[in-house]
Amino acid sequence: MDFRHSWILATVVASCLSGCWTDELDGDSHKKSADNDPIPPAEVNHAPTISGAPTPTIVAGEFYEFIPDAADADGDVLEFSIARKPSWANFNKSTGRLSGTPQDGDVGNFTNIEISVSDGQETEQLAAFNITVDAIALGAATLSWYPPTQNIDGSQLTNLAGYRIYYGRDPNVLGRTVVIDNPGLSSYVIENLATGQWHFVMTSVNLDGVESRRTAAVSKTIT
Ligand SMILES: [Ca+2]
Repeated sequence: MDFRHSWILATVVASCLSGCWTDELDGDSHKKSADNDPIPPAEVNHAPTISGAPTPTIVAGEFYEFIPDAADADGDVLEFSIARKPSWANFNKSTGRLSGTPQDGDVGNFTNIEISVSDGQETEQLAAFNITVDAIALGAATLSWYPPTQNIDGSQLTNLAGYRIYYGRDPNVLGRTVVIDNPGLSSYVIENLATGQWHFVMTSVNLDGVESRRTAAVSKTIT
């Protein structure tokens, strides 16, 4: 009968589970060694940790950097991720480094930025933070000059066309240029200068496009 057959099978299985087969097949020695095998340690993973205090405010044009402190008690390889990364910043998934230089067009608030770290099993998140990009504290410099009346050889200057102003933060690299096509002007205001020292030189340009030697540099510190 089916019922009785099932009962016999169950009995056999029960005796196997009791360990009798081990004795019958391998003898006492094997059983002893099996009893002495250390129990494998449970795979307990420790979640990674992450901390740090990102700078909340930066001025446009300045370099920004934040690297979270992260660790894992198991020595697991960590991978970082970010949500709502500012468009002007780069993010390194291996180190969690957030860095970049916001430009004038990036002035504003970048909110609810979340950096997380994962050890492959668990993820921990740094408290969401904001970065405010402030506009540069802008200054201006007014340059005044006497229009030249003579060429370098002493002859009368009759074909003055205008001026050029070269300026920059580094006196050796005056990378910005103002072209003034009006020979009648005798002053010019340069705006949007960030804080720090600026250096300026001028040239005159005649109608043939010939440019004079540069003037000696003048400088101004914007505070
Ligand atoms: Ca871990």
